[in-house]
Amino acid sequence: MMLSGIILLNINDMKIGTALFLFMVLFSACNNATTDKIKLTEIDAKNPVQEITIKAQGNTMDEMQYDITEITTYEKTTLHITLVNESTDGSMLHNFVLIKTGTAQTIAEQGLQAGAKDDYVPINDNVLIYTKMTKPGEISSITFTSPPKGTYDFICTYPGHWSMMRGRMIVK
Ligand SMILES: [Cu+2]
Repeated sequence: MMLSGIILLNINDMKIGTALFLFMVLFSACNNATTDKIKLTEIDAKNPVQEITIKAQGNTMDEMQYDITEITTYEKTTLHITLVNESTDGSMLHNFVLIKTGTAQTIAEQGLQAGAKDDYVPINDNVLIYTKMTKPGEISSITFTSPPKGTYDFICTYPGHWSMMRGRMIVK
């Protein structure tokens, strides 16, 4: 539309047309940049932040657990989840993997196939987000926007851990 307007100008008006064209290009570039920036600022400002600390505890397959097994949050919340691996036994590696509800066993089995190189986290659409695998004494954090309303599961995908280390997230 802008181009056809300029084509209609005669030769004498070409300078004005070019200037107008450049102005419009610059204006539209600036305008887009400003819109994007405002969008980001609005998301940051509007979303409340919820800090959640989850401790992974225990030193045997019978003891190991997350200290909390239920997280309640709301839509459009910035969640800052910190996983603290409080285990001391060298075999107690833990992560936090947020998944669609009811997919724990499948994800854990696929995680086993994925292996240590991928921190036992499979490539699967049912995996929403996850921390890196932590060794005893390590801490790992993730920040993300809460998923849509619903109930989700979280598990540790280190081999053999998911049945003991699991919980759910309720998004209201
Ligand atoms: Cu674990």
